[in-house]
Amino acid sequence: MTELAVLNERFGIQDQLTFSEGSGGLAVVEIANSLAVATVALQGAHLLSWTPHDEQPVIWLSRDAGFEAGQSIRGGVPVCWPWFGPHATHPSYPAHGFVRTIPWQVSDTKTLDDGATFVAFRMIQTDATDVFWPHRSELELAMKVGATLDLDLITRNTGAEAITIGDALHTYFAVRDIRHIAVEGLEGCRYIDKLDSDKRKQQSGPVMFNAETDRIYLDTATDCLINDPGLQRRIRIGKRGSRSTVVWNPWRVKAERMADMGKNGYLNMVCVESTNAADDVVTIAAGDEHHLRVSYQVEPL
Ligand code: TA6
Repeated sequence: MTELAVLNERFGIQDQLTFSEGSGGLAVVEIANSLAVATVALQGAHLLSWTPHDEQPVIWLSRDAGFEAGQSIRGGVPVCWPWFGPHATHPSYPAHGFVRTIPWQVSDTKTLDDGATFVAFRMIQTDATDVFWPHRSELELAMKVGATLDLDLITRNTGAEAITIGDALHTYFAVRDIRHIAVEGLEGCRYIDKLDSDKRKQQSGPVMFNAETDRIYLDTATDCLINDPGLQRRIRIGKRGSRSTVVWNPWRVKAERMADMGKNGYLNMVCVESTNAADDVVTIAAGDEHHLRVSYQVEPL
């Protein structure tokens, strides 16, 4: 019996959740319920799409995204763990950690009372990953796919020593035109400007976009709102267990240098990432666990 057949037998939900072979031969979970549709690649437990019924797609995925085993996928919700950005001391280590490009296991699926679909994934540590992360820990990502999208990234410290992690749900949101949106919720926050020698600055007013933007907003637990007049909607980004929010758009020149952004793809996306990064990395005591939770919801503008 094939791996997909075993997954469908063990975790499939008739007419709601199936496993199939996606682009590049990557195994994907396809979810369709009375509230929304979504697709998740098992590699990295990487959510690729989420569209509530009667809405435009909320999550952006590059039309030139590569789907190669072991390669990151441009768009969706990449999981960054156990560090965010470049590794602090080993520049040769993969950016944003190692879990977004390795296979994860499915650990649970069920239909919820409100008609949403629950699916959980567990990262599998191996000798190869122990090179990057020689600690005993577990990582799980639980998803609730419905009219809202709820994600819970859970780190369990199963070792005898405290561990310190950076983590992120590096979410790409779909917008009509980056030049005409505003991100609210970060007014007055201090941020690290990754494009200006990591200088620390303070946000004045909503975040608007007219050039490459790459900022780590610090010590902020507030919801963010993406105001998108072009799609006549707002996307509410609620979070818990995250002290940093990263806002990123590569803009034209950098996007053209990236093989997988797609022609002018940068115009239709904005990353608003719920993270624990820089000053806000998280120390987890032995035997303890940490949850990074987000809840995405579309509201009319
Ligand atoms: O979250 C912003 C960022 O750190 C940017 O600096 C840019 O590198 C982006 O992530 C994408 O990173 P990736 O490794 O997915 O190409």
